[in-house]
Amino acid sequence: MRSLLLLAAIGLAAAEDGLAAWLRYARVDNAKACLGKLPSSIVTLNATKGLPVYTAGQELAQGIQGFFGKKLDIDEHDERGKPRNNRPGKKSNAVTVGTVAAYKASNPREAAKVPELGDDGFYLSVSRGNALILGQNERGALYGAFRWLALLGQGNCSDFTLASTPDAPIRWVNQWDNLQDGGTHGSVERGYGGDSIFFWDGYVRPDLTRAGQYARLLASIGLNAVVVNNVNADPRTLTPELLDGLARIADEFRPYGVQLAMALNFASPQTLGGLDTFDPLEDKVQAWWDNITNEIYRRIPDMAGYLVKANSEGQPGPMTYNRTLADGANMFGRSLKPHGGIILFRAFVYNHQTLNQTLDWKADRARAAVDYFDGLDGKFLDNVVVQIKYGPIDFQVREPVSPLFAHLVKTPTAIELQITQEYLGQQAHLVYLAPMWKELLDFDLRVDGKESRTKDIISGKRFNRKLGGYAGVVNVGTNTTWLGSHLAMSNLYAYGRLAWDPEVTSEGILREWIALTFSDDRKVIDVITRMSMLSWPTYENYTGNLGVQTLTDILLGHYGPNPGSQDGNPWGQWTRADSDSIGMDRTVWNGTGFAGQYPPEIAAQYEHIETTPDNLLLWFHHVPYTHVLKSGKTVIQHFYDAHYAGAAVAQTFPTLWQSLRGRRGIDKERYEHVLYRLNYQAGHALVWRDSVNNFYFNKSSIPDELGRVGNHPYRIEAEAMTLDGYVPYDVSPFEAASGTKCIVTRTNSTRATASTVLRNVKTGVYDVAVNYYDVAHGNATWELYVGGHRVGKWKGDHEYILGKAPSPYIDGQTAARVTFRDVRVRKGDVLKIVGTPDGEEPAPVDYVSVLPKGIVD
Ligand code: GCW
Repeated sequence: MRSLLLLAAIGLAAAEDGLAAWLRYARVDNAKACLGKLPSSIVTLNATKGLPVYTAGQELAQGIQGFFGKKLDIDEHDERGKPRNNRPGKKSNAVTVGTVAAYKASNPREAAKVPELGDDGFYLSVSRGNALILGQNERGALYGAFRWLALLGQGNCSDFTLASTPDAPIRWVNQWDNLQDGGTHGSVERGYGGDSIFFWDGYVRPDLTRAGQYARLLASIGLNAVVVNNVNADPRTLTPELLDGLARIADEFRPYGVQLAMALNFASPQTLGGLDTFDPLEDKVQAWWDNITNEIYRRIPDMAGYLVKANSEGQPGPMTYNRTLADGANMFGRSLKPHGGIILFRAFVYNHQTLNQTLDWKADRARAAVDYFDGLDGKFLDNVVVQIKYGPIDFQVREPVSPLFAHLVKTPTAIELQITQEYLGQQAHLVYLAPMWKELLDFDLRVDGKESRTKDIISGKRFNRKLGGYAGVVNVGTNTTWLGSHLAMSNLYAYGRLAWDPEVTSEGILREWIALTFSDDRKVIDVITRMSMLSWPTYENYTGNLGVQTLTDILLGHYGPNPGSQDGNPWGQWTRADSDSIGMDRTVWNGTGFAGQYPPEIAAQYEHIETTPDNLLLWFHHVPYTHVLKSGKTVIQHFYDAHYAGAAVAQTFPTLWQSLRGRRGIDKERYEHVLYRLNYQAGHALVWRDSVNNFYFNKSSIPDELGRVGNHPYRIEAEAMTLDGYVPYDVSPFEAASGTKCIVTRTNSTRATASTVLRNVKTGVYDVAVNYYDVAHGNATWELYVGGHRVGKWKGDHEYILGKAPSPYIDGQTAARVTFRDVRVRKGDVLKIVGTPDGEEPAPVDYVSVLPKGIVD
C-alpha cells in the first residue's frame, strides 16, 4: 500500500517533456486486474542484439514493467530453440516472440497453425497468460510486440488472436533536414520542432541518440524507412564523410527495423563528381551513380533506396537535358536494382517561374503532374515508384485527390502526406489530420468505371502491383515534443496507423493515442477526442473555404493569413479573386481543363457547378460572390459565416482543455504547454477571421448580412489612443490590422505609451484582450494598466516558444492576442499600454477589446 501511494505521488509529480510520446509505458489504471493474466517470462527466438526480435524482447519487458509493475526475465533462444542464457527452460507462462521461420525450426507442429502472413506482417495470439508474437520477418515480430503493448497500455489484457499484414509495403517517412542550419528554411525545411536530429554544421551529429529514439517511435506504429535529408538535396550528402555518418544513422535505426533512405540532388555527378554533364542518358553519368550507389551499399547494406525531387522549384532534373522523367527515374532504378533498393520519384514537378495568370486564363499549376507524366506509364523500371502529393497543388487545407493516381496504372505509386503542418497551422494550431487523410484515401477515382479508391491504388490492390504505399513528410526536430507540440503527435501516430491499415477510424486512432500519451481517464479521452475531431473543419472554416485553398501567405512563412499573396505571381496557387468573382475555372469547356484529367465519371462531376460539392466549388469554378451554394448561402456570406463559426469553435478549445486540469495523465508541464498553444490559437483564429473577411469585404463591397464584418463595438484602435513615443503604422497587408493600422514605438529604443479613457464602458468585470504583433529578432515587453493597476505584462517571445516559421514583419504571421480575464473596470478609468521595444521588435499594438463576459471580438 505504501509503495502504491508512493508511486501515485511520483506519477502525479513527474513532469513529462514529450520525448517518450506514446511509448511512456505509464502504469495503467486497472493494473491489478491484469496481473493474473500476464506472462511471467519472455522467450525470444533467435534474437540477435541490434536486430528487431531482440528489441521486441526488451520492449516487452520494459512495457509490462511500466504498465503493470511486473518484472519479466528474458530467455533468449537460438535458431534451434535452445535457451542461450543457460537458464533452465521455464515452465510458467511466457510470451514468445520471434520470426515465423524461427518458430518453425523449434516448433514445426504448432507453427503449421500460424496463418500465412505478408511482408512485415505479424501473428499475435494471447491466451491465458501465454502470448505468441510471430513476425513474417524480424521487424514483423517487433510490430506485433508493439501492437500488443498498445493494447496492454489501454488496460486491455484480454485473450485474442490477430494476424495482421500491412496494407502497403512502402510506409516511409520523409524528413526535410538540411545538412546545415540556414539551409533552405533553416535546419529542417518546414520543420517546427527545432533543429535536425541528424545533421549539424554540415555533418552527421556525433550523438545520434535521438535518431534511435525516433526509429523506436516509428517502428511502434509500423513505419519502415526514413529519408533523412531534404528533397532539396545538398550534393555534399554523397561525400565520404557524410556517407560514413549516414551509416551511423542506419546503425541507430536497425534495431527497430527502420531502414535509411536518402534524397538525391540530380546534378550531383556534375556539382560533386566533376563531370561535365548530369544527362541521365550519358553512360558516364549512369556509371557515376552506379559507383556511388555501390559505395553507399558497402556502408549500408540494408539501405531502402532513394527519393528524388527533379525539375521542380529550381531543382535540376532530366528535363534540363530534354530527357523524360522516366529517363531520370530509371537511371537511379538501374543503380539500385542489384542491391534490391527502390527509387521514389516525386510527381511534384512544376515550373514556378513561367506561369502567367494575367495573360493566360488556361494556365494552371494543378495540371502539371499529369501533363508531365503524360505518356510515361509503363516506361518505368519495376523498382521505380512515383510519389504523389495528395492534391494537385501543395498540402492545402482542402484539395481534390491528385488525378495522377488514376493515370499511372502500370507504375506503382505512393501518396505523399504531410504530417508537419506547413499550411495547416504549423503545430501552433491544433489540427488533427486523420479525417482529411481518410477522405482522400477513401476517394473513389472510378478508373475504367470501376471502384478505384486511392488507398487501393497505392497499396497495389487495384492495379495488381507489388510496390506502393505511403510517404509522410514528418520533419521532427530536437524539441522534446518532436513536432513542437504535444497534441500534434496524434498526426504522426495516425499516419503510421493508417499506412498500416487505412480502414481504422480517425476517432479510434485518436482514442488509442490519447490513452497511451496521457491516460485512459474517460474524460481525458473524450475531451481531447472532441477537440481534435473538430479541429480540421474548424481550421478550414477560418483559413480557406469552398476549396479556395489555405489563404495563407504563400510568399513568406505559409503561416498567417494573406489572401492577396495567392495571386499575381507565378507560383500558381491562384484564387483569381476580383471585385465580382472568385475561383479557378478548371473546367474543360471554359477553363484550364484540369477537371478533364480525372476519369470520365469524376471529370463530369467536377465539370459542372451543380455536381461539384460546395467544399470544392472554388477549386473548380470561377463564380460571382453572389453565387448561391447548395446550402442556400451566397459564396461571400458563406465566407463570413464560416470564418465566424471557425473562430468561435477555436475559442472553446482552451476551455475544453482546462476542464482536464488535474485529471490522470495531465501533468503540469504538458498541461501548461498545451494551454499556451490553445490560447494562442484562439487569438490567431480571430486574426484569420478578420483578415480574410476584411479582405473579401474590401474586394467585393458586399456587406455581411449579420453586420459583423468591419463592425467591432468593443474595440479601441491603438492608433486612436493618446500616443506618447508610439506612432501609427500602416500594416501590409492592410487586412492584417484592425482598421488597417497599428502603432509602433518611434525608435527601437523608445519606451512608449498609448492610453485612453474608458468613457463608454460601464463599471463592471471584463475580459481585456490586446492584439499585438510578435515579430522575430526582438523581445519587446508590453504592460497593460487599467485604472492605475497593472493588469499584466508579456513579452514578444513567440519565436522561441511556438516553433512556427519566424517572421520579421508586422503582418498576419505575427499578429497575436493576449487576453486578461476578469478585469475590474470603472467607467472613466484610464487604460494604458506601455511598450518597451527590443531589437527589431517595436512593441506593436493593433487594438484593445474590452469585452463583457461571454463576448469575444
Ligand atoms: O510545400 C512546398 C514547400 C517546400 C518544399 C516543397 C516540396 C521541400 O513549401 O518547402 O520543399 O513543397 O515538397 O518539394
